[in-house]
Amino acid sequence: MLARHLSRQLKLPNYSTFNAPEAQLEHPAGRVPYTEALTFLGGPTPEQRIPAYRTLTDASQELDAAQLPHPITQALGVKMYQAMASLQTLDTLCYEAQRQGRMSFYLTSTGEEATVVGSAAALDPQDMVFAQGRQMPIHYGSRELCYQTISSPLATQMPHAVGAAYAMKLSGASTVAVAFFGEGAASEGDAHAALQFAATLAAPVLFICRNNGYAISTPASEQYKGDGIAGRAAGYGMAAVRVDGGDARAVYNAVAEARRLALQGTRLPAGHRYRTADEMRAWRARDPVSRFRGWLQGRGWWDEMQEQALRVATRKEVMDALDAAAAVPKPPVSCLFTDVYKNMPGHLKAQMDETFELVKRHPELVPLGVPVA
Ligand SMILES: Cc1ncc(C[n+]2csc(CCOP(=O)(O)OP(=O)(O)O)c2C)c(N)n1
Repeated sequence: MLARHLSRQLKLPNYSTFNAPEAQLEHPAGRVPYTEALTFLGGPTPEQRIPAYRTLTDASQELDAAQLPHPITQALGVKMYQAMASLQTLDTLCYEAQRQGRMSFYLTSTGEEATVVGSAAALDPQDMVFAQGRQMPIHYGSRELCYQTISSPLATQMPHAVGAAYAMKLSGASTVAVAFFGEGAASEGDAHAALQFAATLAAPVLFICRNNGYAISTPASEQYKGDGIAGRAAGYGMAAVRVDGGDARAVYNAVAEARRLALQGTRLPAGHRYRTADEMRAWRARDPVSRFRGWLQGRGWWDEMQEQALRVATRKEVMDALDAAAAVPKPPVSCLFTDVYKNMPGHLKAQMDETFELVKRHPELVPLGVPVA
């Protein structure tokens, strides 16, 4: 009686058929077969890894068997290349500006040009982007581009993206939210909460992990076990694809397809694995920008003259922007204290006076062009 009651409650199979070879367990996760083998699956070093999808060889040759559900037109290909080459120029000049002391901090996207441009190209202008930064002042934001201002604490952008996606779903919008993150950020609790909420709420959100093998000085080998970040998707009940992040055509196709499926009700985290820690030098030789340019040139969509003109124009654009930024008067040191309270509390006043004393004794601490008060 109790057994029959329990089996009805737990939806267990009828006990009389319990030992039949075809018997299956009605598990909360779905119907699963029984086994007499005591086998532990998975582990820190999986035997099989998710392969990396690519469409071009490193030498820019098209791979004939590559599945391309979203072909790239000449106009789009040229636009993508211009963005990738401009990003390279921006990186070079800003990196130099930082080394000359003209900027407080800068980090390049070297090697990630295809990942960021290829994925952005696959989005709708109304899709909401939640990107990851590393440190001010390179925490961009743009209302016009639906690009949320980057928040400094790692991985907080991931649950934000899920919330935005869920709101889109409830309002019946046909847009998606996109969370970009690094494999280091994927270790934060927020990352797991976001993946879990996204899966259970069926929110139209894409998780795009840029796995560049390092979180500052922590190598990926110390960051996680198992098959990377894309390998986690199965546990959350999400579909995932691993992409060669140096192949802009592959990234574009993967993100466009993920977006289509997400709007159909499937959630896809896209794991971009494109470099291991040991492949640093080899990766530098695999410049995604020249790889994509080689493909464009092979099709007759781009030539040397266009290349020269683009490089000169973007260089001028970045230099002009740097000069314009340098000409803006710097805020004084005192505004560290004056822009918080209307009436400054005593302890803050004491800190301000102490700071003034300090910079009087050590004027070299104040960056060039910054007034004290
Ligand atoms: C919660 C939190 N912890 C630490 C930091 C400092 N921090 C800034 S960037 C970074 C590394 C991020 O690595 P990853 O997510 O792999 O992205 P990558 O910078 O390699 O693109 C760290 C630890 C932070 N911003 N927020």
